Amino acid sequence: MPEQVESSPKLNVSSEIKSPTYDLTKFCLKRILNNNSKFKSITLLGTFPDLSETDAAIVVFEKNAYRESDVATEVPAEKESESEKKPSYFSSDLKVRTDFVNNIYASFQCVPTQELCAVKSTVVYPATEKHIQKYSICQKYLIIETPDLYESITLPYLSSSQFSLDWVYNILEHKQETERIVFEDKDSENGFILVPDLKWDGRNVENLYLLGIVQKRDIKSLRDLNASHLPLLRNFQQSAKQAILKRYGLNPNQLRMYFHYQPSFYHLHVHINPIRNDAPGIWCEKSHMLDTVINNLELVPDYYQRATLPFVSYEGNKLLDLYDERLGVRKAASKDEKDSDQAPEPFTDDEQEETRQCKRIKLSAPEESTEAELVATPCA
Ligand code: G7M
Repeated sequence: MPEQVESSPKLNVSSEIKSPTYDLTKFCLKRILNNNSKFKSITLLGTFPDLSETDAAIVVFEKNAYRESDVATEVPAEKESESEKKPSYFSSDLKVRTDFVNNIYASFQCVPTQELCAVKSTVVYPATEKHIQKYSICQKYLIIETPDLYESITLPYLSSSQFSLDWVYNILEHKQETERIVFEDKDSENGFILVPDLKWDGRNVENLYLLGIVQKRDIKSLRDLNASHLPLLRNFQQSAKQAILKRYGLNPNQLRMYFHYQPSFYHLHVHINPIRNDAPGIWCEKSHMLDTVINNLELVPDYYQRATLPFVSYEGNKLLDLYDERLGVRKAASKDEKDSDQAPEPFTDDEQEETRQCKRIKLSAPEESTEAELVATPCA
């Protein structure tokens, strides 16, 4: 029977780093990498000049999703005791500015109480050039990866260049995020740790986002999975569902559990969020449902060594260059891009947010984003 714990508050966490080396208020903006109106997030590139003029910092601000309890109006504020008073939009603290009133229609700008105005912020510091590319995603291409292409292009690339897995090992070794552990199965073959994903604000079960990180360290991604991993995957599926039901009261049949291919981090992990929430990265070109993966392995033990797996690569990623050299991935786009290089196109009403975003970046970004640029550009 594997050893399992629900959470580990009593573990020795004295060496865990609790505060960052930087002061977020001292961030100095160099460039906007991304401004996503759908996700209400903005991604910034800059530095913390009091620490270093050259080390790049990425700061992401993202408006929090609404908590249903924050719009509750059942308990009139004056009847609530001070101790159990919860912030609510509908309180005397709400500042309301009228945009317009027309017949039965009206539009307002509302500023709720301070507690409801928090903005989630994610920081990567010091960020590498690869992080900067990842966070400034623009043009994307679909690559159809056969097993041969995986062996000859993707795998050698991964072996020479990938994001550090230190943060993953810190979680597995209880060095960081210890108090955030939702569930742990310590079995070295079939165990895993469940933690809130970096992207989750941790407040709102509506947009719960957990990450299940397997204990085994030799499974890079979906590609490495075979039938011998079925006990691990089945254990994950069952135990994670139970733990989430117990901790968050979420019906297991309302959860989406999936892998990314390609992932950003090559240590097997499962993404978990509620199906009613459109989490980032759930698109069909990137996600592989855990249920489907299990079923594929039950039907064909070496399915993922034999399958052709499409994945999305983005401009600025070296892997795209390698595939482009072999397959001419960019070719079909090159003529259109040449045309569009001549004059910036205006935005049109019906184009996708992503297309607009690419145009904005083209219009505002310098040609190359290098650390040299960060050194050369004075802080405004
Ligand atoms: O695309 P990929 O499957 O590799 O996704 C990795 C996930 O790990 C993303 O959803 C990230 O938000 C999440 N993540 C990345 N980092 C660096 C951390 C971290 O330090 N802690 C936690 N809890 N999640 C992370």
